[in-house]
Amino acid sequence: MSAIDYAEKIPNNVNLVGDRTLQRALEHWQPQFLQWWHEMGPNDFEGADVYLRTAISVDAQGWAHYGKVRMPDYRWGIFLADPVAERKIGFGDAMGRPAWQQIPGEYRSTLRRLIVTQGDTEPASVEQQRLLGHTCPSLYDLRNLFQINVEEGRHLWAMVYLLHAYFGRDGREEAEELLARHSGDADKPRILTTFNEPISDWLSLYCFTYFTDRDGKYQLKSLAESAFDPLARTCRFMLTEEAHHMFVGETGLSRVVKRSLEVMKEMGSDDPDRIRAAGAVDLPLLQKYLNFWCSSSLDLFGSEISSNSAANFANGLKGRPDENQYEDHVLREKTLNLVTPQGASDVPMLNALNEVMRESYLKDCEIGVKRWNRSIERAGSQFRLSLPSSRFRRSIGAWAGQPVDPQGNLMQRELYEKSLASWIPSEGDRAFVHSLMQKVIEPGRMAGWIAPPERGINNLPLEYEYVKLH
Ligand code: BYC
Repeated sequence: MSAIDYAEKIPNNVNLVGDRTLQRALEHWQPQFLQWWHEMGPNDFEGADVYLRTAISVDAQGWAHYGKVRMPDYRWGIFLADPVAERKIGFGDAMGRPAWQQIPGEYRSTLRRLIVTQGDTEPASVEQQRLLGHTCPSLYDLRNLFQINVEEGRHLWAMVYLLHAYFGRDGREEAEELLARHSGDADKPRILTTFNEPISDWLSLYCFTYFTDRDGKYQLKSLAESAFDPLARTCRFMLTEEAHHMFVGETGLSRVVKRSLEVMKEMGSDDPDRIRAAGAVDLPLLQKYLNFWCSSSLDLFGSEISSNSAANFANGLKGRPDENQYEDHVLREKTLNLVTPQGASDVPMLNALNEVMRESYLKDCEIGVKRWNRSIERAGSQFRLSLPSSRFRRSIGAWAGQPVDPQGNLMQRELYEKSLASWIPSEGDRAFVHSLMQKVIEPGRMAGWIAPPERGINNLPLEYEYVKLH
């Protein structure tokens, strides 16, 4: 186990004191990060004491400390999972050779692009969520939002460390750019589409943490296989924190479903207008939010047929999540039958890896949907939630811009345009959801549109004051 030195300005387990140049470069970036946090993070809550977990080691038995902290004082640090002795490359053409501790020159720019793209999503999500604190449904939820925000900040640190440590001046410039692009900015937007979508209500936050953070899980798992060992180790530890973010999404949506079912029972009706009038989210409305955020997140896997994905795999830069579950780790002989609007064709497997990942991601997304449907069925309702087809509302790849319904059928464009408002949230739907978003900050109390969670954080009661506002 590598301990983290909290006496240092930047807590770390990478022996920063042993590299004065790197330490100075990161200490130069640190105030820029804090300034960005102050301007673009949840800045109206800087004086609040928040019950947060902070990583204190990479030991699976007890890696985090819990306690009340003001967010600007959070100890954002650099933690890499412990090295695996004599680790070998686990896939691609160089399979079996020693993993790299330094970057081979020929892969420098591609790896930098992958690390920058990963890094860009972290501050983007904090920016997207910066105003949500004002409409929190409870102190418990407010704390979870801030927990996610500080950890996304730490994930930015993780990528900035790699840029500074392994990419010299280019890396330092990229680290500055990570703070200069902003979510939704007309001139300097974030790199990936979903990270420019506004998240202005908590239903969107739960969908984002359910669907988009789950893309994070898949991408981090595939980078955790990388031949570039420091990247692999960094991502392995990030996944530990990522699990909580998806927990917030899954339990958040479960609580919304639970409350809707309670209101349906109280009213003896599933009429959406009556459910809305009673201050809850009707299930067809929730379905529209699922359609929106799931389809947006599906774009994050890139094109179905991609020469980037082929090269990244063959060269050992990016594997498949849990690479050891597969038998063939080279994939030079395999093909995959892919259906695009042009018809079905056999594509070299290496070029179809984005689609392979997207398919396993969708299976993972199904798990929560099945659980929600079981509780809907138990409540005696005929309604069922579902995920949209991976062809629906795509902006990237073979199905981009195609008029496809949520079941995956191509249709007439005019009818598609007309029907879209019945598949994804309309302006009226969003206005209604916004009307539900009223701040609830008495300890233990919940907004009327969401059921309480089953338990508090870290064995504390639900009534605990998770955020002390000043
Ligand atoms: N939006 O061959 P293609 C997370 C670009 S989430 C805009 O189709 P490729 C988190 C692509 O960059 C995980 N552009 O796909 C979650 C490329 O441009 P360049 C984030 C897109 O390259 C919640 C061009 O189209 N991590 O951690 O095989 C909260 C052709 O690319 C999009 C990563 O994504 C899009 N949706 O794969 C906080 C991992 N899709 O490079 C955090 C790092 C594609 O030719 N990134 N493009 O200029 C990657 O592995 C790959 O870049 C992608 C795309 C999977 C994104």
